[in-house]
Amino acid sequence: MDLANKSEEFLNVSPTGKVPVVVANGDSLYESNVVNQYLDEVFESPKLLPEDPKQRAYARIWMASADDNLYPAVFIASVGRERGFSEAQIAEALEKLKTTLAALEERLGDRREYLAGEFSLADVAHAGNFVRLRELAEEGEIGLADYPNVVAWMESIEARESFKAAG
Ligand SMILES: N[C@@H](CCC(=O)N[C@@H](CS)C(=O)NCC(=O)O)C(=O)O
Repeated sequence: MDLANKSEEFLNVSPTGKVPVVVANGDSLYESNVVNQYLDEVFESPKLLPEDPKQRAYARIWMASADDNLYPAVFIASVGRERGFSEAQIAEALEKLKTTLAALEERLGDRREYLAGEFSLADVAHAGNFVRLRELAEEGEIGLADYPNVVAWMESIEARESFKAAG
């Protein structure tokens, strides 16, 4: 999908003009966390939301955090300049990114391997940002060494076949 050159076919099915969008029997579904929950509900396995209601609530809390915190911070820190964001906004995004990584670091402490029980949509919601996050670290914009739990969690997700297949 060339997002700089959106086809009419794509614009006809994506009401926001954004990806992802899934067309299910003619109806467009969008917002990645919503699409992921829909897919989790219609497919038998693997189930990617915890059974336990409280763990499920935590999975959703972290899915919301990926939308509200990690995604915008990584996006503006990575491509903010070419998308017309000011230097102040980019600096603010980098600060937000550090706060977000610190919150993830704390959550993943105490030998917690994933954000909410087993591997879940909470982890999936974050993983789409990993490539850009790695690039920001390589460019010296952030120091991932300050967040060892986050790095271990990223490595474990990056090693999954599903992550590699999406790359
Ligand atoms: N909150 C939305 C964000 C979707 C989004 O911003 N997608 C970006 C790519 S990561 C996009 O399609 N951008 C194209 C554009 O804004 O023109 C979601 O999670 O689905």
